[in-house]
Amino acid sequence: MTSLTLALSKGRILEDTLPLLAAAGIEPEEDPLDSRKLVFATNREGLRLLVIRAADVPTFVAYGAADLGVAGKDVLIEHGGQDLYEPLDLGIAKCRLMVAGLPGALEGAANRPLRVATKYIETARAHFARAGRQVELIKLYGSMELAPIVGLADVIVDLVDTGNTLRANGLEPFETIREISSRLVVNKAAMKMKHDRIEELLDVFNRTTEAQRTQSRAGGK
Ligand code: PRT
Ligand code: MG
Repeated sequence: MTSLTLALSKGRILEDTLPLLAAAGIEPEEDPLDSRKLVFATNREGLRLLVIRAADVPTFVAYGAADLGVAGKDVLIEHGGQDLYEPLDLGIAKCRLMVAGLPGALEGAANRPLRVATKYIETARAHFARAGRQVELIKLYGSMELAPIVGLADVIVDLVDTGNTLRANGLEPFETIREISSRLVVNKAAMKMKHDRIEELLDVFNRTTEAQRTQSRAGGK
């Protein structure tokens, strides 16, 4: 039987992915939320899971170290998405990629390049280029919200869910760059070589996410 490797993003995406796997009838040998293992066998013959940093998932799948992966659209855009098919929006780990800052920050920088602190350098560059706005990009790896407060940047480009983090730091959302959710991605060569097994798995995920969408439309969450 053809073996398949599915790479999962650890952290908050994993918390949303595990119920989806369970609903699809896929059970890891141990609970990944409660284990230090990086590779998990499952109850499905030949299917194993990798649990890796969210930002590394596109790399593992692009190189074929995993046949499929679950990754945030934010991470996929920043990666560039070459060598990957993106057949399915899983509708999990939803949020918005936004520009935010202290009140009046955009007006304050009207006559000079806007200083933008972000983890999403390529996405931010493309966004402000489209808008015709000159920017100076400052790469950060976390706690973007701090940058405007200490004068490191005029604005940040970061993910926003409830808005609580922005509010807690006195920041305002200015504009949405795009809606984000997690996607199933597939290695292009694997899609050819392991077509039947991958189609079968895609089918299972398709039905599961469709059932959950129907459920949430019917009132639940
Ligand atoms: O921690 P590590 O560096 O290993 O990786 P990571 O920080 O990328 O992992 P993790 O677990 O934070 O997961 C990140 C992925 O989850 C992102 O790539 C998104 O696809 C998805 N996601 C969904 C989010 C959020 N929602 C989210 N709200 N990632 C981060 N946030 C953060 C945001 O950066 C901000 O600090 O939550 C804060 C805002 O939330 P609210 O509710 O206060 O608005
Ligand atoms: Mg994190």
